[in-house]
Amino acid sequence: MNLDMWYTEKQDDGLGISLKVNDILYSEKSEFQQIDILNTYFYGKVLYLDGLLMTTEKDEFIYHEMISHIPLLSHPEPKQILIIGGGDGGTVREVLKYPSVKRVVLCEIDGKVIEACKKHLPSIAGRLDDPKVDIQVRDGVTYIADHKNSFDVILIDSTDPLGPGEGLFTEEFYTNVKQALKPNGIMVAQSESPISNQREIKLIYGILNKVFSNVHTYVAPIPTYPAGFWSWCFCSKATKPLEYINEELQAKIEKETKYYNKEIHNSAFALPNFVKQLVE
Ligand code: SPD
Repeated sequence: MNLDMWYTEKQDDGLGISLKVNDILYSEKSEFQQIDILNTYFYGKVLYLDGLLMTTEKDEFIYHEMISHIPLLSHPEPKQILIIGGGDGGTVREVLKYPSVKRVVLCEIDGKVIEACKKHLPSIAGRLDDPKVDIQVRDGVTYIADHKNSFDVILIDSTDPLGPGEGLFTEEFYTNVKQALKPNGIMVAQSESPISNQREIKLIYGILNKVFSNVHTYVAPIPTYPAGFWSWCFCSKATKPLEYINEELQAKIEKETKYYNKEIHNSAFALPNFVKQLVE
């Protein structure tokens, strides 16, 4: 008898991704959501929130490098960084590669996500105890409203626009994000799959285009996210992508990355026609 255990994340009415599960390492319902960390046959340890896949040991580097290095290398001296969401710690790990970074505020609503990832996903969460990291276990929506003109780079490393992440997809939230940026600051938000989250993309870009004068989409493949194709939005009051890149630092950073490099940075903003139509 075959007792294989599989988990299927239903990513859309007719789309799912199934992973063969070796063990359940952690499974708990927090005040905010169901948190599961599974040891899977192909992708290693995987974090699910409310049944939706957030990160896997095997392909997390693509997402975390792309959300971090594109904006940080587009800023002349990123010192103060805010990450909203991102309790798994992967984005913190990437941001700490920058010598100019003095402080990284990680504003994560669910302290149990942080604790579970520290225990079970050390290759992702391993830098969360760095002295430069200021962990704020609170709602990003209220945190951002209290911090004007404070950050060089803000990264919205959110879950999908459901459950605890919902408040991170509103005009009020992004208006506060804009006000929390310094004049030459840059915000990058994860903006879902151009193939299977078209309704969400239209919602996100509708809001961002109202709030920011510069709104630019970039894309990369993420094998474990819906439809395997992902997008981020680069927004600012002044900076446009590719106008400035710290090339000296880029040469050092790309020695430590597995996905990101100079060519990827330049080409990530080249959009297929159907994505251009979605975000315009
Ligand atoms: N559908 C998956 C969307 C997940 C985006 N955030 C992932 C967090 C990884 N740090």
